[in-house]
Amino acid sequence: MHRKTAVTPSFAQLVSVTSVLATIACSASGSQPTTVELLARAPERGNWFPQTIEAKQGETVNLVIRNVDPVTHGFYLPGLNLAAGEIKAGDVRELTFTPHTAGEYSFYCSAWCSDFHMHMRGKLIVR
Ligand SMILES: [Cu+2]
Repeated sequence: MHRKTAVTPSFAQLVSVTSVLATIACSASGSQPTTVELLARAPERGNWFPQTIEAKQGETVNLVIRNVDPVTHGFYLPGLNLAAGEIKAGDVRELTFTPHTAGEYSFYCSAWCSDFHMHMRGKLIVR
């Protein structure tokens, strides 16, 4: 006779195997992305906030861009070839990227949002 209980792993054993595998997968792919929040506002309503964001070389960033303004904005960072396209009022866009070269990169609003649109710019510093 087979002793079924001896060969069937319990739920608790399955959970613990799964969590060990998840931990291995996580450490193999490096650390979790760092979330950076960026608010999009026309210059007369406060401009990008924060206007300077930071990242570390080789570390993945999840950039969350929230348009908290009543008008459409856009996000464009040519130095790293990052673009979020148009972001309508109240919308959120996420860009995930890993910068490999230290330096300062300007980013811009890519949608004509106000008379001061040309001043809607910020900086990413990669250390
Ligand atoms: Cu804008």
